[in-house]
Amino acid sequence: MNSSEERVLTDGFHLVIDALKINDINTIYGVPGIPITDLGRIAQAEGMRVISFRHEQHAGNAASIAGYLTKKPGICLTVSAPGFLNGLTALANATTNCFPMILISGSSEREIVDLQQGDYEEMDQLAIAKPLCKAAFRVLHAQDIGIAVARAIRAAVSGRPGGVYLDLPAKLFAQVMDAAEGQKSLIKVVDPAPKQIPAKDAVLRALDVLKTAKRPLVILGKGAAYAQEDEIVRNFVEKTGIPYLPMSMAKGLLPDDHPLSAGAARSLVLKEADVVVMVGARLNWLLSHGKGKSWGPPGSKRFIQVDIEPREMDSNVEIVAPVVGDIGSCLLALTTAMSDTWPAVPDGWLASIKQRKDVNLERMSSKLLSNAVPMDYHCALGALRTIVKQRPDSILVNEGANTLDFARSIIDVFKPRKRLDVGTWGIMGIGMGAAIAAAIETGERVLAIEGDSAFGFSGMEVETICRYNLPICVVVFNNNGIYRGTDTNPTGGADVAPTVFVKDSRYDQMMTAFGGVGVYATTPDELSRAVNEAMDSGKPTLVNAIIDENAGTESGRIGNLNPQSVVPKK
Ligand code: ADP
Ligand code: TZD
Ligand code: MG
Repeated sequence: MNSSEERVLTDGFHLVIDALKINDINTIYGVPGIPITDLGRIAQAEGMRVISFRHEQHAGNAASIAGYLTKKPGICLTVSAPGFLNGLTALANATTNCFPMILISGSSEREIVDLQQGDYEEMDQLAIAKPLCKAAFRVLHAQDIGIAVARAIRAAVSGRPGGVYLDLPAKLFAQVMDAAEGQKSLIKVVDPAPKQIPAKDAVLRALDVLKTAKRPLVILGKGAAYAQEDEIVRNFVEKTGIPYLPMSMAKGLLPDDHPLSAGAARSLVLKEADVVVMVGARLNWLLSHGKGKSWGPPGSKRFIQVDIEPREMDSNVEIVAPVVGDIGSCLLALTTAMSDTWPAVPDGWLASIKQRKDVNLERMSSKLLSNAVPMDYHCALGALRTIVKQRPDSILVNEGANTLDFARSIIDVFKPRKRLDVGTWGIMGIGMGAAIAAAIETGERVLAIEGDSAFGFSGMEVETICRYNLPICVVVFNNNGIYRGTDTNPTGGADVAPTVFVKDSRYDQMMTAFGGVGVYATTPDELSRAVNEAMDSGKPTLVNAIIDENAGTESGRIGNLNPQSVVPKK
C-alpha cells in the first residue's frame, strides 16, 4: 500500500466528540481520569469547551442547568464507578426537575463486570443508572456511537425532558474504523424535540371551563420557562388578564413587577381561586399537592393543566381540562381560540389581589431598608434586591433554607430564566455548578446567594470559578449554621450541636486562596458595595455576609414538613 492509498482512521474518542459536535453540543462539564482523560483532551483539541470540576456532582449540576438554559442536553463526563456515582445524584436531580442532560461515564469491560472479577473501579453502571433517568444506553462498537448519541439526545429533550445515561466501556475509545465510514455513521438529529400540538377538543374544553371562572389564576412553572416561548406565555396572560403566580424558577418569565403578578398575594390566590390553570408546573409538594388548607375548602377549585406529559394529569387532584402538548403550541392554541368577546376577569377579584399585594409589599418594605447589625435576612436581601433590579440580565442562583425562602420572596426577577435554585427536590449543593453553567452558557454576570450550609456542599468549586475566571459573585449568608447558629448540645458535652458550624468562619478567604476577591461584610452598605463592585468588575468574588445567628427559623418556610418528636426535649 503506498501512502496515497493509506486508510485514514478514526477512533471511539473522536467519534464521540464528532457525534456531539455535529449536534451543536460544544461544551463538556466533567472530571478527568481513567478511561476518559483523553476524551477531554481531544475534545478540547477539537475546539470544544471542556470545563473541569473538582467533583462530578457539580459538573453534573452544571450540565443539567446548561440543559435548562439552552434546551440542548448538557453533557457531564465522568470516570467509572465512584465518578459515575458522584455524577448520578445530578442525573437523578435533572430527571426530577425535567432538565435535559446526558451523563457520559467511562466503564469497565462487560466480560469482567458481568463475572464480577474485580476490575479497577468496576461497577454495573448501566443497571444502576436505569431507574434514575429517562433512558440509559451502552455502546460496544465504535460504529454505533453516532446512533447512541442521537438516541441520547432525543431521549433527553423530547417530551418531558430529563436525564439520560450513556455508558462507554474503556475499550470502545480505542476502537478504530475507517474515518469516512465513521463520519457517515454520525447522525445530526432532525427536530429533536418535536412540537406537540394539543387536540382541538382539549383546547375548547379548557376554554369552556376558563370562561366560567369568577376568580381565575394561572400558575407558571419552570416547564414554561424552559420552553422559551416567552412571548406566547405573556400574550396568554395579558390577553386573558388572569393574575398569575410564578413558581420560583418561573419568576421573571413575566417581570415580577407586572400588574398581573400575584406573587405577593400567594396565600390569598391559592385559597380563593375557583379555576386554576397550571402551565408547565406540577401539583407536587411545592403546591401542597393541590389540596389541603392552603387551597381553600375541598371541591372549591377546578384545574386546567397544560403540560407535555399526559401522565402528569390527575397525579394529585382531578384535572377537569387537560391540555397536553408543548407550552408554546398549547398557549397559542388557547389564545387563538379565545373569542374577541372573551369575558374580562371580574374587577372584584383583581381588586382584592391588588389590595393584599399592597399590604404585603408595604409591610415588607420598611424591613428591607433597615440597617441592622448584625444583618438579618431582610436587610441583607434588601441590599441585594436593588442590585438585581439594576442588572436584570444577570442570573441569580439561590440555595439554603432561610436564605432561599427569603430571597425567593424578596428579590424580584425581571427576565425569563434568570433564577436558578434548589428545584423540585429542594436539594442543597446545586449552587456552584449552576453558577458556573450560567456564566459559561450565557456570558452574563452571576450572583449566587447561598446559605453557609448550602454553599459548603459545592464550595470547593470556587477554585473552578477562579480557574476559568468566571464573572460569579458568591454571597454566603453566614449565620454560623443550618437554619440558625444558636443550637447547643443539651448534654453540655464538647461536641457542638448538629446544626452549628465554626463560628465566624472566613468563607471569604476560600476565594482569596485561589486568586479571587474575598470580602467580609457586616453591614448592608458593605454588602452592597462589595457586590456592586463584583458585578461591575466580573471578577470571581466571595462576599462573606455576616447574618444574625438568631434570625432564621427551623427549615425556613417548610418547617411544617419536619416530623416532631413526641418525647419531651432534654
Ligand atoms: P415548578 O417546580 O416550577 O412548579 P415543575 O418542574 O414541577 O415546575 O413542572 C414542570 C412541568 O413542565 C413538568 O410537568 C414538565 O412535564 C413540563 N414541561 C417541561 N417542558 C415542557 C414543554 N416544553 N411544554 C410543556 N410542558 C413542559
Ligand atoms: N442535603 C441535601 C442534598 N439537600 C438538603 N435539602 C438537605 C441536605 C437538608 N437541608 C435543607 O433542606 S436546607 C439545609 C439543609 C442541610 C441547609 C440550610 O442551612 P443554610 O441556610 O445555612 O444553607 P440558612 O439561611 O441557615 O437557613
Ligand atoms: Mg446558614
